[in-house]
Amino acid sequence: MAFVDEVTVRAYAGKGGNGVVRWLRSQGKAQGGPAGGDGGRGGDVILEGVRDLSALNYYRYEKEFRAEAGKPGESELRHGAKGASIVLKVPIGTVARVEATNRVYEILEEGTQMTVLHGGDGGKGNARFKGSTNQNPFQQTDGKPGEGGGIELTLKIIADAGLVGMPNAGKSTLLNALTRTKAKTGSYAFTTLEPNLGDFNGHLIADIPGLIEGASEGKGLGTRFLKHAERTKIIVHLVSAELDDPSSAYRKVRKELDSFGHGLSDKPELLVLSKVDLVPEEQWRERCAQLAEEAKKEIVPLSSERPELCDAFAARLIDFLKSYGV
Ligand SMILES: Nc1nc2c(ncn2[C@@H]2O[C@H](COP(=O)(O)OP(=O)(O)OP(=O)(O)O)[C@@H](O)[C@H]2O)c(=O)[nH]1
Ligand SMILES: [Mg+2]
Repeated sequence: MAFVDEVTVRAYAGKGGNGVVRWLRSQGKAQGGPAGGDGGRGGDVILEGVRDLSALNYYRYEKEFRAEAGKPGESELRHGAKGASIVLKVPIGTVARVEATNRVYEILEEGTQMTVLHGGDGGKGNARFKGSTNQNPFQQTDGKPGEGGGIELTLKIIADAGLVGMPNAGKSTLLNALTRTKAKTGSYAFTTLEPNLGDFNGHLIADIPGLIEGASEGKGLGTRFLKHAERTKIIVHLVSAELDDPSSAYRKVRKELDSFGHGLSDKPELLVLSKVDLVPEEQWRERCAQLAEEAKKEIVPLSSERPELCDAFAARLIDFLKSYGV
């Protein structure tokens, strides 16, 4: 099933229960004063953060949700029960824009619950209207409608590092090597069609589908998944040593990051020359130097086939994260 990271649902908080007109029936008298209770509040619409990246998939088919209405008031001054709230589970990292109130919520922690649409107040029973000049009021009020309407849910994955680069650069292979993830890898472009997340020594790493030149105009998978790098503290940019001109690949991806905006191009970048086992050492060292010249920064050589390079990269990544307080 395709990965859903943007979906709009419609949700309605419950209407308040009506207040009622009732009379005390004490000592055999039919009318011993007003005794109608208030209606209960309508149920709320609540969002709850869960640790499941695919939680929005559910809303592909199920798009309308209603909390329960409050119960009407009762006799003998009893208030109606509150309507049951409805809890919609969303992956942590979800941004919810609520059309009815124009408010925006961010659900950043597992188990956090946020009330985004409030149930209507219950109406007043006739007991509330009793006054010195009105001993037997027939008034009551109806419950108020609850808030309701569209809720736009957008997932922006929360991770410490995001892996970016052209297709085939070895991003998913690196994620698998660093973490226990079993992301699909393949010797063709766009093996990864949705972001993957893995845990590396307590750091969350997100593997983001590959970018090509023109991604910001929609080429390839476009920049559709780049929002998942918006919240990462750093990016790890992989450029394959197989390429004749790694500097040009680097520039192209940087250009797409720049056009995407959202602060992506300002994030600290750890630059990696990947798959170095595929070319003679002399050549990859030369490409490393070329790339360093272009990017004006250190380049970490990497190969999934060379355990010593993997270990050195892992150590460098930990230091890099630490130097940015992650
Ligand atoms: N020899 C060698 N092959 C590698 C290395 N890293 C990855 N590969 C291979 O290169 C191909 C692409 O690797 P992936 O990890 O799928 O690349 P990706 O960057 O995730 O690609 P997309 O998901 O398409 O963006 C796969 O066939 C991998 O097995 C490496 O260090 N050395
Ligand atoms: Mg991949």
